[in-house]
Amino acid sequence: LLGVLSVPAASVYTLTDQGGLGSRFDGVGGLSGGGATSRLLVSYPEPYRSQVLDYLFKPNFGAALQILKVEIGGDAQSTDGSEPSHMHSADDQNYTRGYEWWLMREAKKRNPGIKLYGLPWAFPGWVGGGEPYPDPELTAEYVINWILGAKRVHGLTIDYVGIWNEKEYDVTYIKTLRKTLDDNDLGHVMIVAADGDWLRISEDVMADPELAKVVDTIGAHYPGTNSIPMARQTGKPLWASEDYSTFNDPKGASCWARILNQNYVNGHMTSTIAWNLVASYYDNLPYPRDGLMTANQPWSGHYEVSDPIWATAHTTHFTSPGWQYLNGVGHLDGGGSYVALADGKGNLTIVIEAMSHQYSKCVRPLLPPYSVAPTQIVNFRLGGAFEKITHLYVWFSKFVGNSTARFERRDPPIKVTGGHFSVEVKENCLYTLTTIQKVRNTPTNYPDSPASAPFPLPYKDNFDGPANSSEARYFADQTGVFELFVNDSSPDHVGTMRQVVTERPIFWCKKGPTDSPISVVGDHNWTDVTVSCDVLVERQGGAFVAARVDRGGCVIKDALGFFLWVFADDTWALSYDLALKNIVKAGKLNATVVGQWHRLDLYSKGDTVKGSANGQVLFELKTGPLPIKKGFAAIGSLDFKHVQFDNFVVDRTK
Ligand code: 147
Repeated sequence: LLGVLSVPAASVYTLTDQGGLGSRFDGVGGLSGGGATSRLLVSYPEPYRSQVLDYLFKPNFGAALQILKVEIGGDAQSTDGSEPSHMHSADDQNYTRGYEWWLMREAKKRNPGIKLYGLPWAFPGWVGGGEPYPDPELTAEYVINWILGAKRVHGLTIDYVGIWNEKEYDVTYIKTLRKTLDDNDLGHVMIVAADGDWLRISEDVMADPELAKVVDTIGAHYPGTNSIPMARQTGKPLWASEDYSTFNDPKGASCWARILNQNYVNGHMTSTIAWNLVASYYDNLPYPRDGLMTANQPWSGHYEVSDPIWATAHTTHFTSPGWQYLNGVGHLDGGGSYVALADGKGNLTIVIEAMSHQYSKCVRPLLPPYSVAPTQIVNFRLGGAFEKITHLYVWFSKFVGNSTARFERRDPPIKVTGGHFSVEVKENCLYTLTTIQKVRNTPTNYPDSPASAPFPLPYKDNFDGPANSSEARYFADQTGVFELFVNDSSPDHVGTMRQVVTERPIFWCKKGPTDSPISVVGDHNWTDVTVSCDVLVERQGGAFVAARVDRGGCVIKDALGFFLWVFADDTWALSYDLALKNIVKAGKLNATVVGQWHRLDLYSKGDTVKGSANGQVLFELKTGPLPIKKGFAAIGSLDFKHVQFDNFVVDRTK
């Protein structure tokens, strides 16, 4: 068999510390945000919420992540929703909004050694003018407030900070950020630049010694396991500071295993961070289930420990940031790759993957063709300090095809004699060979989570939950920010949900903004539902309730659905779109809109739509054939103005 495949039988791969070890290993990470990817996790009931967190962060358990990267919320859409800023306006500061603080605390609770990394996608409008660089000091202060708030309010030490996700950077801003960090006793916070491509930042670092001084790490996204020579020449650690973004099935796990190894082997990257940490966003939002695992049913408690969790474990259970790669790691003659890492105290961990092209493609970039032998015998020689090793424990996974396995120990350990051993490496398999002994020989698992279930109807929320500056349970903001709020001036509506972004943010989405804040909830398969809500237009603008909202994410501005609006000029409208390009019916409301609560009911059944305000029918019509078949319920506002909501109900249309 070996002959047929023409694998040179004589190849011996030497692993030694003679001549020194290689680069520092900086860790495997997961990314929460960019954006709102953890939205539904925080709403999970216990014990399931803690179980998911254990699978992500607990050492020696599941993914056991070594880096947690989070979005610094910027009040605007950043892929699967918008995350709140700690400063909605220049004179506002609040370090309890959203769920990233909570997530960082939970991660640190489980692994005090986990590294934290913050990066903005969007910024509140006041920070700049369309982009965040007109006043570098202001932007640096804004970012540093987030780092200081993390410490002051949550006791969290931020280790790394980035610039502006996948957007232009500004050299003056990067230098100003360093200076402002230092001026605030944040000398330990390292700058990763620029969370985009390799080329420009490498050129700039090479050309500008002052910039070189302040950039600690060069981070590039979706590098396809490659960096460029100039990036290497900077002498900086190179990271795949965002990677993966692939559906978390067995092929996704094989993609992840391949890039975890080959980002170092081919591109000399010493950290790889998965977008995203956990798929805790509704399934029809962009990039469904592109997290290391899935937890997007807080109403049922159902979650899925997907295979990328176990691919991660192959590295993270047997290494720590600060270990070093050995020199001389690389490709296997029969296809696949091996890396080796050492702690400098005699421990050695070797990770071998032989993922096939067919079963390990990632979402991007294109994977050039290559082949992997069905089986190859790989001979290793351990030199230097490793010559003393007598046996290596073996952990094994195969995510695709037949006889799959998920992070199983294979006994007995490999015997090493005189520094020599051989392993049989099979296509699509992942192996860890390590001196590190673990207590258990199978993954530590919780019992299966509860069965999957559709979003329950009827669903009501009176928004009387604590005013905690976060969205109400299950609501997923797509534009603007909706926060539970105490309205002292309306005795019948004390607990409400309020849209609080009052200025157009510095957007991240490329396709251009919508100025209509919207928060979606429920099930994107809903058809015949009735959505009711009390709305209050505080001063200007308008408010809506909606059904069959067909999308979210950066394409939210093109959302179709049934939208029932009231406006500050005391009119109402039914539109088939968020953008109000397709207004089907409109009229005058016999009431003042501004400053008064109005109850809106929107019925839909088949091609019938009916709307009423304060119990009075405004319209009932047959839509005729339309593309608007199903979607979320939603509430929202005409523009970036304060609008409140209360007594939300969605139910099957009777
Ligand atoms: C990244 C973003 O940084 C993430 O927030 C998330 O949107 C992720 C989803 O895959 O993608 O942005 C990219 C979007 C498109 C490309 C690269 C990165 N692309 O087409 O090359």
